[in-house]
Amino acid sequence: MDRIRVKEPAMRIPDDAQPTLDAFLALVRDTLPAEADLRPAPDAWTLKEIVGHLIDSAGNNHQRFVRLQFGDLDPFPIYVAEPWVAAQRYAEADWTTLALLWESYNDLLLHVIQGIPEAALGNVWQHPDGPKTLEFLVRDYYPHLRLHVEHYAKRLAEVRAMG
Ligand code: NI
Repeated sequence: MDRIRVKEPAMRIPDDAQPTLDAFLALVRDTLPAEADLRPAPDAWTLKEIVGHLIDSAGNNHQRFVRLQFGDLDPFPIYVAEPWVAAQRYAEADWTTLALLWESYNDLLLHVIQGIPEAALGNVWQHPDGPKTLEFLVRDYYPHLRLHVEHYAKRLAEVRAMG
């Protein structure tokens, strides 16, 4: 007799996830490769570097979203945006590679989130600023991306104004 597998209750995708992903993807697809290289000020990220930072966000959160399903994390390293962007030389990376990686990585994260068992949502990462649950980290991922949608749109307008 076949065993009936009862699916464990899993996390739902946060409501702001798809609209935020769609908004960022629309901006990326509207960007010419030459625009992605322009730096409007010495301390300003290029569009490639913003996408690179968001790949770092996806990569670090991927680790948290998976590892926290197995239990609490203490210790687990943070990542600091500026040195990560510099160390990987995102300004010199291929635009299409970065854009496709950002998109695919976020598709994978949506898939991962939908498999997170509800029982794991309270597992905790002992972050230096205070404990963060897996549920908090998943819900916090898309608001961070939303900030960078605005950041990217502003930067795109700046580089277009450079002519
Ligand atoms: Ni950021």
